[in-house]
Amino acid sequence: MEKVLAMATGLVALLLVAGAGPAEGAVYKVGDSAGWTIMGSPNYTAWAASKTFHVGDTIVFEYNNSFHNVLEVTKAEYNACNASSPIATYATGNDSITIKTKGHHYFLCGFPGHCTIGQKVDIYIPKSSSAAPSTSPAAAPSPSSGSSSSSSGTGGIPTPAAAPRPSAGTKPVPQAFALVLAVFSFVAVAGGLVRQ
Ligand SMILES: [Cu+2]
Repeated sequence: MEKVLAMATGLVALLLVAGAGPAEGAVYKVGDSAGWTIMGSPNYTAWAASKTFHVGDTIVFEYNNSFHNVLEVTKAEYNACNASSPIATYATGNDSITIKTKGHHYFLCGFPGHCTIGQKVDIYIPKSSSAAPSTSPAAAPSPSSGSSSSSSGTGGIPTPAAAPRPSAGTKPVPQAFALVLAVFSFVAVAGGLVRQ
């Protein structure tokens, strides 16, 4: 039982850190299931327009890095599909970029011809967007790897994965609270198993 308690204590600490850190943003995969490509000519302008981005959100570019890359560029370079002097270059094939400021964030593929046929995306966060709309359809919190899987299958309280996005700053509190509850139910179950 001591072992279980120690483990649970560690879990609580871990979950508190995960849940009570800076407000986590949503994660958006650019192009959704299509990813970052020219196959099928995804409309990245329409994709971006269908989302409501907020500071702290993460956009993920998934692509075959033999054929594509991700360059962050200026507005002028974006409009001209100029890949010669990017602000930043990403080329792993699975790049997560957290948007830290409001305004426009311009990305394009630097492979010849790709940008001109539409492989470019403008991630725009309006200057006035301080409070997230509570009805945002894209309010799925980040997966926060590992923190929610620990309570699954133990009969614990389900983690609020689908909770609507409250205004910034209030989100981590109920989430951390629910996670702690889940951990305590985990302890109860685990403790019962050990005693048997
Ligand atoms: Cu490309």
